[in-house]
Amino acid sequence: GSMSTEGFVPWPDDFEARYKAEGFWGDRVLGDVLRGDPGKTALVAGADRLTYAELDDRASRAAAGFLRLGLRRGDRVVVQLPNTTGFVVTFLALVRIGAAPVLALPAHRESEIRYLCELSEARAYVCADRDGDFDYRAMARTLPVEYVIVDGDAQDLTALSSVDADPVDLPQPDPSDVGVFLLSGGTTGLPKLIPRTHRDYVYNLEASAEVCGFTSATVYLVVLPAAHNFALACPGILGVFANGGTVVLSPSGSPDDAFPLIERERATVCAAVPPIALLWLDAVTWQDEDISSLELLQVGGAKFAAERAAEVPDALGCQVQQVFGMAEGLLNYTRLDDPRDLVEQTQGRPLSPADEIRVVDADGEDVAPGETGELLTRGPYTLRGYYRAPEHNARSFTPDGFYRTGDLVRRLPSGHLIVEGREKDQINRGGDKISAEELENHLLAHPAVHDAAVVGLPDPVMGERTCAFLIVRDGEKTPGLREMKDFLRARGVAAYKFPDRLETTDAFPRTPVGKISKKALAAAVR
Ligand code: J2J
Repeated sequence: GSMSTEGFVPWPDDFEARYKAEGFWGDRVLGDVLRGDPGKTALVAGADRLTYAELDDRASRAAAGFLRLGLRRGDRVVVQLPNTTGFVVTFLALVRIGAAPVLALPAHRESEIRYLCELSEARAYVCADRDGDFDYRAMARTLPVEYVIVDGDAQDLTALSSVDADPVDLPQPDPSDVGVFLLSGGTTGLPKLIPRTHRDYVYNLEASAEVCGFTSATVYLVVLPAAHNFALACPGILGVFANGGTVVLSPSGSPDDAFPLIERERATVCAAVPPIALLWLDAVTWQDEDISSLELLQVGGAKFAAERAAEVPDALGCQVQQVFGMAEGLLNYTRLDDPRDLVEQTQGRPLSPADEIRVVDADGEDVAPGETGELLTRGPYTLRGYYRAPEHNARSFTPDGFYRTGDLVRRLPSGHLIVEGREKDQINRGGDKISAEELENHLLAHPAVHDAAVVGLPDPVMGERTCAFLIVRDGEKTPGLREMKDFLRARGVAAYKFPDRLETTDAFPRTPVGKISKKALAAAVR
């Protein structure tokens, strides 16, 4: 039967009944997504090349291994793995036993990982051995978990390769169980966890695959972190598996990594953030690989300029699709048969006919059609609450369950949305999300810092760069950027959150109600 997770906010009964009756929610669970011909190549990663039969076997052996280790249905496991076979096998094995992966990014460090372990009360942490100079194992030894499992050189810790046993009957997760926890971009001091049920995430990936035309002929190149919602399930890795296609993992979006893989594997689809797409638009002029197999480039995570979107077909020889998505749920896609101007100038329209969209003003009233306002949404794959965050939920959702996205949009008569800006206190640095408050709190811990305010400054490639304004304590020396980055690194903060620029000031400009005016701050250095 269903196991309601404490701290999880379910959909109200009438919505559940409707989403089931109208066919949005079925009985399928995430462990059943491998639906390719047994002999077909499912996954290419580094030197690995696994058929559907082989990947299925690896996943069921790892599932049995996790059970033997002592993990059970309902447990949480923080997973922090790069784009490797280990990620795919670990993800499939955990969802098959009904233990929910908490998907951290490889870039996260001790500050983020410790918090995720604590918040989720994870029983296990699965990591790689190293990331360049950084040793995940050393960090792992200090985490509050029962099991540390390492993909690679495990030293005296448990090797992922040893999490392997003859397949056994698995406990069956209920479709209404939480299948996976995704990370929110964050707007507050601490990031939030997004519970995704098996049935809502299965709908997410299946409906996305249909809109994006995924078939068994799809060869999908993964250049974003596999743990990110976009690359995982929009339609992503799981959308490919559900349709019997082939997933090719690239270690990065750099043309040096990606273009040779496109050529060798004849990749047909890729999902990118704007900085990667811009890099590719340049790189085609000097790289000599044959990337003519590419049919579709999905671009999302941050706004992709219409002028650049227009260049994609000629430069890269493929269609472009804009994707405005969020780990919280709602996905907007331009459609493959949309007229050119909509594809170039909008960020797409909602995936599902059951997605409810409102565009509201500061008082929560619907704006006139075509006017800009905050996007609110509710639907069969959009969360009703962050995990274990009742106070935050009271602010992030309307009383009738709409999620307040914090995004400012304009809606066209066709339903397509244009992202015009943002209301939330977050920096979108080329698709990486940084909570201003979280970074400010880290900066405030520096002994020379009296006060701190973080803003995004416009940047032609990244969209935004992070600028930290500091008020330095009397008699203290102003910390330099290098020193501040070292300080943040020592605190275990992920490097993508480091400020790109530091400015000092004597006082922060204030709004009429006394809040720091980030607009005025940003304008001051333009
Ligand atoms: C402007 N802002 C965008 C876009 C996301 C697919 C694609 C992206 C994400 C993602 C995702 C944007 N133009 N095209 O999960 O499945 C900003 C908005 C949004 C926030 C969500 C997916 N696409 N954004 O980016 O959870 O501000 O998901 O609310 O990381 O990114 O961030 P995230």
